[in-house]
Amino acid sequence: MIVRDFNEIVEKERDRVVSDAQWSSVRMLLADDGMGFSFHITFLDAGSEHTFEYKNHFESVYCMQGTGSITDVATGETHYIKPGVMYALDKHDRHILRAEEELVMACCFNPPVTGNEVHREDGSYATAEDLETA
Ligand code: 9YT
Repeated sequence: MIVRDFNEIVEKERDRVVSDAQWSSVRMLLADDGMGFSFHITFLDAGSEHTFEYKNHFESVYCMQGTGSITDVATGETHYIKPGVMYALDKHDRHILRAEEELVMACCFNPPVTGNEVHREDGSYATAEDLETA
């Protein structure tokens, strides 16, 4: 069994905490935990806008706190986000995520994130293979 405390990770396991432009993320589970998915608590700054496209991953995201919106770039459809709303990027959907208030999201990635990824120009994360050959 794996048991981890968010607050202890933030205090003592800084390698599990990742920040980029206007977001930060605490990785509760990563690839080497062997679960087949990674589990993150992600914070998106109030007023920020992000374009992501996880071409190599499926992701589901559950809003725990804050408000904002998500636009599906392919369809132009925009959905309001508030606590209780989940979105799943089942088609590796390119999307624009906007935080009106700070958003606190619980996210799962399949395949799991290793912890070494950085967002590429196109909004995706590289595969583990890409990282090995980089
Ligand atoms: C909300 C969202 O897109 N979260 C993605 C996870 C975060 N960028 C991370 O942990 O890498």
